[in-house]
Amino acid sequence: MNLQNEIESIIKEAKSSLSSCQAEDQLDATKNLFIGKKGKLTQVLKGIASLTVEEKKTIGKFANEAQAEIESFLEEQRTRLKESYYSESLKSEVFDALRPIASSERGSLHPITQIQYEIEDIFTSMGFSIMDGPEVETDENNFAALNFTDDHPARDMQDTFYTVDGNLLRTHTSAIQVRALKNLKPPFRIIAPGRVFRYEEVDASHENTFYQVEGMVVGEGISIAHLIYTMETLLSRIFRKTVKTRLRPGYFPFVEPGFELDIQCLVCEGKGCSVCKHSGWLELLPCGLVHPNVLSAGGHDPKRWTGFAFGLGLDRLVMMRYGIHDIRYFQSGNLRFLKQF
Ligand code: FA5
Repeated sequence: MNLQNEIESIIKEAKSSLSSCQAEDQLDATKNLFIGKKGKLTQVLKGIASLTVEEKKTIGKFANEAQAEIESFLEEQRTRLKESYYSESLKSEVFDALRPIASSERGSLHPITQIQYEIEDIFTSMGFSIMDGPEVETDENNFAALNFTDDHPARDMQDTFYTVDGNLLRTHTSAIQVRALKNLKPPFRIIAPGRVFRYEEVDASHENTFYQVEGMVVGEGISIAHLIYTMETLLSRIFRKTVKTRLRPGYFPFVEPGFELDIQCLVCEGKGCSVCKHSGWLELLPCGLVHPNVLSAGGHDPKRWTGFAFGLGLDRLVMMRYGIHDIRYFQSGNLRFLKQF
């Protein structure tokens, strides 16, 4: 049989093998049998060496055409297999628009995020803007500009994580007060929610990573009366009833005078119970009037401008709202706990 005949019979054989394939991977394997590196056609072409130049040309062309013919037949077969696959699966699939879908689990916002959004709504409705700041802060913003001198004993009130480059993880959102004073022109009202970090022993009411919302109002003639009004509005809306407050003296270097704001116990309404340790009051948040040194450090004349500031701990607020007895639940990743909110 001359080469041309041999090639023709290879084409025939290839086509008949390909048309009996039932799956795509069979097609590829069959292709290799004929036109792969060790395929029949390739083997036959090895005999071309003994031919004359003219014959080589003719057979070479013939062989190329044969290869193209097998390849195009292969593609036709691929299409045939795909079409039959889809038509078979359409026959077996039933579309039922009324069949109930499998129920999927839904996520929800973390209770701390929920209360943060609520607080943001309450304050924006009172004309406050929301500010943000970085979690890695400078000593200047976290301490120095807030009237903590280098050797100030109050620095020890908040044990600090330092970074290798001399910065720190902010210990309170009060660092954003400094950014507000440096970047905004009074009068202004802002709140600044954020995550804060302290090098603390963790227990049922202390975390090393927790959330605060800072508030700051600066203007002409801002007084303690404005502070009390704002706090009572906030707390009545959060606890969904009128909340009585009282101020006790509290010390923070960046406020003067500084206060601890207590709320009348929501459980016993001031009569005394185990929740308020029979005092009738619960300590809720520190606050005060902005210290003149802080206003000056921010570039504002303390003779003209006054202000108030407060720092609300969100974790403990959520605990109080839902009667949660251990702060460690919040970051435990415990889904049984989180699914309740
Ligand atoms: C401060 O952080 C001040 N920057 C607050 C402030 C702002 C005072 C503006 C005056 C003016 P303090 O360290 O007390 O203060 O923290 C404020 C609130 O954060 C606390 O009332 C408490 O709710 C919460 N908090 C403090 N430490 C922890 C902790 N380890 N775990 C969980 N919550 C905490």
